[in-house]
Amino acid sequence: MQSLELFETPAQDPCQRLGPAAMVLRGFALPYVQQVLPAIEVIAATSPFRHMVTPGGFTMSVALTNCGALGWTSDRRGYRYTSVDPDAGVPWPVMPEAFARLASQAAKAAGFEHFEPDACLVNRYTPGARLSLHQDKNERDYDAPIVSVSLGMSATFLFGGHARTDPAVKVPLHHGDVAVWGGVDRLRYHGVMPLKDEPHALLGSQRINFTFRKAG
Ligand code: MD3
Ligand code: FE
Repeated sequence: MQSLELFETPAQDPCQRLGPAAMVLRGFALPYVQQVLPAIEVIAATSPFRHMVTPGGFTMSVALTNCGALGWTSDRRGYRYTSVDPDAGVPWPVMPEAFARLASQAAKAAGFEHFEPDACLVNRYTPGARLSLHQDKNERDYDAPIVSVSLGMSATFLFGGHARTDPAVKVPLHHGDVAVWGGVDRLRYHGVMPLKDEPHALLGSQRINFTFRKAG
């Protein structure tokens, strides 16, 4: 007698399409976690997580740092990519091998061959932290995709349209999920709902998200 499960759809589709060129690869980063977590510690030892100020004068609830040749920063003068960490006064930490491998493998799995990011923005969320709807448009090359990796506590991602007022779809992102988006979806508005405090077994009351970009 065959098991009924064979005829049921899986609880989690391993690849969830969000748009013509946007998808979530469920659990894709899980095999990399053991290498990636200590690498984040190494990065934060040189370039600590910090709460940046937006050009409008608001302090971001998400703390961030970077690795790679270029790092994203914000202050009262605007958003931009720099090669030097303005707080530490030294170049951003080198992108770890395991990061680069994860990024290019995920991009490939989503249909983007030869993704070579030069920037990796690392976000750290604690309970209540959120990211309001925005577009990622400080990068020079909109043809390259963006790859994002979620670790730790789950979050509700908001996937909007090309105008800020377009309705947004809510997408849960869990530990190990990787999102890849490019092409016609590259400039869609997106954000993250305030993080709920549901501690994660490995990371406790935090969520780490890192996004790989071709910025220069
Ligand atoms: C955008 N980070 O750092 S990435 C950012 O979870 C940022 O920390 C968020 O937005 C975070 O700029 C979200 C996930 C994501 C997934 C699919 C997208 C962003 C997307 C599809 C289109 C545009
Ligand atoms: Fe973004």
